[in-house]
Amino acid sequence: MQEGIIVKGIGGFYYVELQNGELIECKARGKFRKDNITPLVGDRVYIEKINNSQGLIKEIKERKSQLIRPPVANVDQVVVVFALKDPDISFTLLDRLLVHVEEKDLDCLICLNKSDLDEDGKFEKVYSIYTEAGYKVIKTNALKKEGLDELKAFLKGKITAFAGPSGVGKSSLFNSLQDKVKMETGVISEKIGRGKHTTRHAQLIRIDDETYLVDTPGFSTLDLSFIEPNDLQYYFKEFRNFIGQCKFSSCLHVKEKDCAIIENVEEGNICRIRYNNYLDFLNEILENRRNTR
Ligand SMILES: Nc1nc2c(ncn2[C@@H]2O[C@H](COP(=O)(O)OP(=O)(O)OP(=O)(O)O)[C@@H](O)[C@H]2O)c(=O)[nH]1
Ligand SMILES: [Mg+2]
Ligand SMILES: [Zn+2]
Repeated sequence: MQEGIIVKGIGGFYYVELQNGELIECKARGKFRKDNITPLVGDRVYIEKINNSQGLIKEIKERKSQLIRPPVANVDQVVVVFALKDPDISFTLLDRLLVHVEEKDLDCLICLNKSDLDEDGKFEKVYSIYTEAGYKVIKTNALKKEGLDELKAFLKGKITAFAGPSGVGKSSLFNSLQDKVKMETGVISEKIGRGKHTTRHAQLIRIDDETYLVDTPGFSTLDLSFIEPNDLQYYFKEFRNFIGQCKFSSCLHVKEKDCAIIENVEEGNICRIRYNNYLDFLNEILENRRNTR
C-alpha cells in the first residue's frame, strides 16, 4: 500500500497525490459506503494501485479536523475571504462563517480582497470591527498580487482552506499564490451582483512539503442549527472575556438583568453589529429547536 492525500473528489472518483507527486485516480472501497464514510479532500489515505494511473482507497487515516462547509478534512486553519466590493460584504455570512471556524477551534485570517475597488473606506471599518474582536485582518488585490506577503506568511507550513461567498476571488488568490495549477475564475453577474459559482469542487494543492491550500466553492448560506444555544456565546470570540461576569450563570445575554455582555455592548467594547448577529443566530437556533421538537 502507498500513502497519499486526496486532492480532489468528483463523482465517486478521488484523486490521490502520492508522496512522490504521482496523481492516482481512485475509487473508494465498498466498505466505506457501508460504514457511511465519505472520503474528503484533505484525507490522508492508503491506496493500492490497480495500474499506473488508477487505484483503490483502502484506508482513511484518522481526521485531525473536519469542516462541513466547505467539506474538507485535516485543515489547520481557514482564510475567510470576502470582497471589499462586488459582491458587497454580508456581515451575517461573515459572522456565520466565523462561528463555524470557532466551533472547530481552527485558526483563521480574514482576507478582504479586491482592495482596488474599495472607495469609501470599507476596509478601515471592517478592519476595526474584526481586529477589536481578536481577528487578523488583511487586504489583498489578487489581480495585481498586492498584499500577498502577509497571506503567504500565514499559510506557511499549514493546511489552509479558502472559504467565502462566490465571486470574492478565492480562486484568483489561489492562482496568484502558486503556479502549479490554474483554477478557473469567473465573472460577477451584472444582474444579480454575485459570483456564479465557478468553482464546483474543493481542490487541494501542495505548495511545498508542509504547505497545502484548498480552494473551495463559494456559498451563500450556512446552517447553524447543529450548535447548542448555550455554546454560541463562545463562538463570538470577544464575548469570552466577559462570560461569567453576568448576574445569572445561565445568561444568554438577550435581556437578562445585569448582563455583562449587554453592558459591554452599551459601553462600546463589543461591536453592536456582531452582537445583533449573535441575537439573530441564537433566535434561529432556538426557533429551529422548537420546530423540530
Ligand atoms: N477588481 C478585482 N477583481 C478581482 C480581484 N480578485 C478577483 N477578481 C475578479 O473577481 C471575479 C471572481 O473571482 P473568482 O476568483 O472566480 O472568485 P471565487 O471566489 O473563486 O468564486 P467561486 O469559485 O464562484 O466561489 C473574477 O472576474 C476575478 O477576475 C481583485 O483583487 N480585484
Ligand atoms: Mg472559485
Ligand atoms: Zn449575559
